[in-house]
Amino acid sequence: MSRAVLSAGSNVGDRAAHLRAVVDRFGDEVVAVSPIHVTAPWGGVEQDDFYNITLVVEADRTPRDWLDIGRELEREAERTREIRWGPRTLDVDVISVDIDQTTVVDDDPELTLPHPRAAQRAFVLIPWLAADPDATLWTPDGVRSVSALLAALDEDERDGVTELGPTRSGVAADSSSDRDTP
Ligand code: PH2
Ligand code: MG
Ligand code: MG
Repeated sequence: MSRAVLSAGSNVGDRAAHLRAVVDRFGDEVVAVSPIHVTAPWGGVEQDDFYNITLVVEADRTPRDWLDIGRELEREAERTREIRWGPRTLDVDVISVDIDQTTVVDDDPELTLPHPRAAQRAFVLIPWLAADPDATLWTPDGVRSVSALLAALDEDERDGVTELGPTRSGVAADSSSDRDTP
């Protein structure tokens, strides 16, 4: 059995709809999904804010299968080949994969696992922690809790990531939290 952590992001078109398509595609395989977070663009390209979610999914698949489904979803969102770290309708990245509870570590340039920049990205870590408060990430320095990795980031990085209000989020909206909303 394979358990993967996926990060999905969108900053072109109907951002929430693009993320919803990802959650819908995995259906019953979704173990946990974060609320949508609005995130300042990372990587130095001037562009609109992203919407990001992190999902934990589980099924009998290889790491490559998770990547292929992500690419299929990107194609369906009519993603075009963009500048590196630039705007996109949908990006689905494989952050980490465990097979039978063992983390896959692989330096394959097509699918490096765990994702080599995940530990630096508040837009991955904050939603991940929201989906799984006990999340850990393998790093070359050892296995670290996602909360410790987050604490080690610049405050500016963390401040660029805020949860979208539950009434507007559209994905994983918790209806109980809307109870007092007219
Ligand atoms: N994706 C990128 C580059 N920069 N910034 C944010 N906030 N969210 C993203 O998903 C993102 C990014 C390239 O994949
Ligand atoms: Mg990416
Ligand atoms: Mg990508």
